[in-house]
Amino acid sequence: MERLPLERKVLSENDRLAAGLRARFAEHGILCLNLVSAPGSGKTSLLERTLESLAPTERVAVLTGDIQTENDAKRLARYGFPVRQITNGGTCHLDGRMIERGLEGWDLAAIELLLIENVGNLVCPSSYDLGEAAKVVVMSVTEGEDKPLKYPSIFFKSKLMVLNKLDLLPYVPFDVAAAEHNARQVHPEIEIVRTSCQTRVGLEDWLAWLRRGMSQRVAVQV
Ligand SMILES: Nc1nc2c(ncn2[C@@H]2O[C@H](COP(=O)(O)OP(=O)(O)OP(=O)(O)O)[C@@H](O)[C@H]2O)c(=O)[nH]1
Ligand SMILES: [Mg+2]
Repeated sequence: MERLPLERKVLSENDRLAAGLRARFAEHGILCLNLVSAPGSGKTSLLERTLESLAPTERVAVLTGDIQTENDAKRLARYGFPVRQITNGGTCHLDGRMIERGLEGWDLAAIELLLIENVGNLVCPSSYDLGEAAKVVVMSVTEGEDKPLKYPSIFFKSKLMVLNKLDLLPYVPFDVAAAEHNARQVHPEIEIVRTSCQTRVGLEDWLAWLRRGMSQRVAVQV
């Protein structure tokens, strides 16, 4: 019974920080996306494929969160864009404070697209607003069609589901139509793209979705 008020306080403090971040992103016309998935579904791989397809002049930056290691930042830094690892030492999600610290020293006026890779977890990240314009949930075909039904919150809160590792379909029993049906049962308006970061199938659909998001963002003068 004691836990609930404390949890509410933590979440409302995070909402306050997220509102501040959202205002800063709006002021600078930054599209911020928060990528969430179970561990290993392919968030970093999707970001690698994304960064490699962008011109060096694109104003994109990445914050990548993990409990331990700089592995993902090292993978992503190869493409020449600003990348920072957030290692949070044991928390199952990123929160607004971690994003604030991660952005320290960066000139937001020089960023148009901020990609945040959350800690691999389908549960906790759904409760923490990071000031993003949209959450993107990545699910891979090795995880089972039922995941949207078992972890509904993140599918409900995500604007887009990326169904990844399509190249593995010949080797795993996975019903794409059932998975998409389950996602739409939880969130009828969820948009879906199917990708393989291995074969690059579907990456154009993901990049087109990104470009649409970029064209819709509006800088707010304050
Ligand atoms: N076959 C196949 N493997 C993939 C695909 N995408 C990612 N992988 C592999 O899946 C493993 C995990 O990929 P990551 O991109 O590290 O996944 P992640 O979601 O960033 O993982 P965490 O950050 O640890 O949560 C790696 O071995 C990737 O090479 C894909 O489309 N097809
Ligand atoms: Mg990763």
